[in-house]
Amino acid sequence: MRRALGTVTVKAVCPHDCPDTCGMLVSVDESTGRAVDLRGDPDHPFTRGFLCAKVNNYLDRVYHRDRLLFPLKRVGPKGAGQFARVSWDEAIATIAAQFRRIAASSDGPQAILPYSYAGTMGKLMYASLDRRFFHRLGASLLDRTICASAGAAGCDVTLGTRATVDPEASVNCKYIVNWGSNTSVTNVHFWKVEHEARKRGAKIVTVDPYKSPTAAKSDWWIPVRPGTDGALALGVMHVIFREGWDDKAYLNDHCVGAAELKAHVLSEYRPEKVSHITGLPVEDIERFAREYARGGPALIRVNYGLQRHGGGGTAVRTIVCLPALTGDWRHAGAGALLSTSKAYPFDDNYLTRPDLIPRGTRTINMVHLAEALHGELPGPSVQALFVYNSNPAAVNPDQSRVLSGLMREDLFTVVHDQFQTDTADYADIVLPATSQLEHFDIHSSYGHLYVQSNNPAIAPLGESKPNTEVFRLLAKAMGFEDELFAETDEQLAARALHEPEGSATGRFDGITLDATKAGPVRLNLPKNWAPFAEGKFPTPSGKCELYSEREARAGRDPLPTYVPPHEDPQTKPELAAKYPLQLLTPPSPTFLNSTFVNVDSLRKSAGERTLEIHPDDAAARGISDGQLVSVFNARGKFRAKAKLAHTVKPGVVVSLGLWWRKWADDGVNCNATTSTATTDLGGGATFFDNLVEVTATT
Ligand SMILES: Nc1nc2c(c(=O)[nH]1)N[C@H]1C(S)=C(S)[C@@H](COP(=O)(O)OP(=O)(O)OC[C@H]3O[C@@H](n4cnc5c(=O)[nH]c(N)nc54)[C@H](O)[C@@H]3O)O[C@H]1N2
Ligand SMILES: Nc1nc2c(c(=O)[nH]1)N[C@H]1C(S)=C(S)[C@@H](COP(=O)(O)OP(=O)(O)OC[C@H]3O[C@@H](n4cnc5c(=O)[nH]c(N)nc54)[C@H](O)[C@@H]3O)O[C@H]1N2
Ligand code: SF4
Ligand SMILES: [Mo]
Repeated sequence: MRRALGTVTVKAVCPHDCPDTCGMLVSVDESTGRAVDLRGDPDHPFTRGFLCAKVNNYLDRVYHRDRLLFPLKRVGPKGAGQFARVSWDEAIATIAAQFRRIAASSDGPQAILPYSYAGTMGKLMYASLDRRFFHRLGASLLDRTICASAGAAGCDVTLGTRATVDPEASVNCKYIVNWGSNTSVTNVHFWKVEHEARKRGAKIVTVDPYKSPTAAKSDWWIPVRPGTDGALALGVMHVIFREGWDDKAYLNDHCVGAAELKAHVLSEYRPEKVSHITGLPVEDIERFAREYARGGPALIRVNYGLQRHGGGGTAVRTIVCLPALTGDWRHAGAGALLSTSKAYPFDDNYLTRPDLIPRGTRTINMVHLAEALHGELPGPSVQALFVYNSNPAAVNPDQSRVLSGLMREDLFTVVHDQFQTDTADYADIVLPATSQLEHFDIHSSYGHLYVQSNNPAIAPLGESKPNTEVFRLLAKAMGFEDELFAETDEQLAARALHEPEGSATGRFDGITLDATKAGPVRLNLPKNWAPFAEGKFPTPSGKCELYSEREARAGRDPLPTYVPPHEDPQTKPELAAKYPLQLLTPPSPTFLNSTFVNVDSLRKSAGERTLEIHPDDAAARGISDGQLVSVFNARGKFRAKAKLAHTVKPGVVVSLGLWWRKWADDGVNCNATTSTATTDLGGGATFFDNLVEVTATT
């Protein structure tokens, strides 16, 4: 007798660029093969049975009426979005022919530029055969700096690695600082940890120029002036040293440069000066230092918002010095948390094969896409662009120039995505991508310490294909060596779980691929892991480097100092005379960067494009609540509805992003005004370092 068909449950993983990396349970109707329900895994220690508002509706995305189901080729003018269906064979043959032509031309293969970011964070779909393919081809390398590289570089100076704690252990903290972090929105499962800590007596503080949802729910909102966090941290250090609250034993045993740092902050960063820079009252700086140093164990959840300024790298370098002064690294869950991603010893070199990169290949910083498309960078001009896992027409700075670059008649553009994004409108070939429910992957996380596999729940929709498969097909069409592309996705994942030779941390010992398919497996780390309790920083000195010889050798300041934003009213008064307002453009809570803008329910809950402006700034410009305004600078402009609010101080305005052109009546989004200038360390993007003026539109 045959078993009656029913519903099966499949263990999946949320693929989105979010620290929480949730475990998901997908119910599939066996008779139709359709996913009918999706929810958070109650057995996952970090997910704890709930998903965020965006992914609760994930099936609306998977089965969206606009899913790309077939390859397409352009049949209308560039950018007009007119396409006709073609076969995979034709699409792949067209791409391979173009790549061969360009590689054989005098420009060579470096005129081909891959462009990807974190549409999916799965190890295989994020970076594996795609990298092997472009390395073997000899294409230009892409430096993936758009999000996290400034903070990573800042952490490396001080700690030798990312600021990491065991996030589940943070429940024991007594003082938690969300520093440039909208935790209740961008890291909801860690917000739950903070909330539990609060029930046990912790105080929650948020340092943010914007009264974000997190700031609004905190015990104390500290509205620092944008881009001045480094100065605030140095002022806090001044008070700690002045009052003798520093943990002298920790500084002595596990740090280098405490004496130099002490002398530096005592002479250079008096609270009065820091007050002038940050716009915060002296009493608040003193109080913050006292509460932080005396009210611990304390954790600083340092996130990405404060990095997106000219001095963002040094600001993070400076902030992550603080737990050494207080000795908070001694306590599990306390210290500073930027990302747990480096806790995983995956064999990335095996997946991506950097040994295949031809010597002398140039690297293009992804923030400079506008310059790359306009032939303004050294080396051959870009003739072909292959976009996947990203939507640069919406997310990149200097949008107008990105769009005019994509309009170039002689540029051959391929976009592999699940949807006809703003970028796909400019493509010559569009390829349909599977969603996370339709392919296998293995995941690390940047917000917890579990390894998980994503089991496919349903068959690929239409003719969609996973990233890995696209590069197998392309490699074959290009005649590349079989052995580079022959392994299956599961074989790749199993191999990536072997630690690279010579760096055996043991954290994967005993963890099999099968175990990760059955559910989340914690890295081999003790419960209440405290990585720097006994120092052992992976810096050249093995200590926390408050003073950095490496920075001195690189011609930079060996001690942390305040680096002002590129566009700062205090240091650039001529620019501020024309464009006096500092514009911040974080994503809307119901979008994930530009993902989900096309899901009707989420777009509706995002509401209209607004500009939050202080009533004094509005009055000075004759702007009333609800009025349509133009937000502009020399780079470009966009329109939004004025929202008079005390969520910002005078001089600061906020417009939540990241809309698609298709849903904007002016055909652009906030990135029409943002700059391609990069951060002081790490070459990161400076989206929030942006002076604008605002006028009522007529
Ligand atoms: N719902 C949702 N969740 C997300 C994302 C999303 O788009 N939507 N994106 C994901 C991604 S890719 C990332 S990188 C993370 C980002 O996570 P977060 O860093 O938490 O996110 P942001 O909203 O970019 O920035 C956080 C806060 O920094 C503030 N900020 C801006 N400038 C400054 C400054 O100079 N100093 C200080 N102290 N604060 C400043 C902003 O006002 C904002 O409220 O979130 C991830 N999670
Ligand atoms: N003004 C301003 N600009 C910003 C930011 C900001 O706060 N303000 N935030 C910045 C940050 S933090 C980041 S991380 C970047 C994010 O920039 P992106 O990484 O470009 O992020 P998304 O907009 O989410 O676009 C991801 C795309 O990948 C596609 N995708 C998803 N899964 C797959 C897959 O399996 N295969 C393929 N081929 N495609 C897939 C999605 O459909 C989506 O179109 O944006 C940055 N831009
Ligand atoms: S919280 Fe983050 S990881 Fe969890 S479902 Fe939402 S986007 Fe995905
Ligand atoms: Mo990001």
